[in-house]
Amino acid sequence: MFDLSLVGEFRKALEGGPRLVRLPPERTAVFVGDTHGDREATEEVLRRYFDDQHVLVFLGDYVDRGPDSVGNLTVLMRAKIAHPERIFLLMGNHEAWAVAPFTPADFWRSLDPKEEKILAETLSLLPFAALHPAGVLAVHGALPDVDDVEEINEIALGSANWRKMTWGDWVDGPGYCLDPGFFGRPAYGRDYFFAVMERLRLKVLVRAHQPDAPLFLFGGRCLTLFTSHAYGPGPRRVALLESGREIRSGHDLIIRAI
Ligand SMILES: [Mn+2]
Repeated sequence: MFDLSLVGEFRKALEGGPRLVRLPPERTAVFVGDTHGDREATEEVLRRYFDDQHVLVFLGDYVDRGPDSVGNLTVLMRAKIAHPERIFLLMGNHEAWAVAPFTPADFWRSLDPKEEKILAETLSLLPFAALHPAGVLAVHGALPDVDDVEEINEIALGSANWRKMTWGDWVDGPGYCLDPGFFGRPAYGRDYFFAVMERLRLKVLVRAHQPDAPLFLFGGRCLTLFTSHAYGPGPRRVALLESGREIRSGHDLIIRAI
């Protein structure tokens, strides 16, 4: 099903890269939520923004659920190989099959054992987070409990902080760790959010993972994007962080439906 030589080239583009990507302030950053097998969504994002004025940050969950996981991942891998500085693919929980299998997993279950192994190992190399100097951090799920953003580079795959970042949900209420949350997924409240944001001196968290979450949480400081029709015909949203713009909350980013 997969072109394994393409997967090999993609692996080379990821090898040696940091877990925390630092985004260039001179380009407009475009954040893209879960695409989940919606190849058309990814192609539309690339058609609009894949150029040297923008840097694309996909927030994870490229496979399972939607109709074309193979096609979606193939388009993303080709883009990364062609222009690695224009596109960053963060790790979602659906890319962590090598360390934390889950169910249902229609895409992963469809692979033969060799493909499954190669792809799972390759996707284990994806970065966990991206930082923009305007004070914006992007992850798939929730915040890691660290003292400095640089510590994200030391977070081990499969560790507690890794699980917060890839599996964590936010709950619009008081509290710190609300584990276990919805369906046993880790969940975190407002007090945890503001404690970590303050400690890391961040203005905005941009994330995906939770299609039923409101677009803005926590006074607009937490922005949740979903960019797939896998769960229904709702808007496929992306968020633009314009170069040079002062950011105080998620309302200072531009939300577009594609
Ligand atoms: Mn997810």
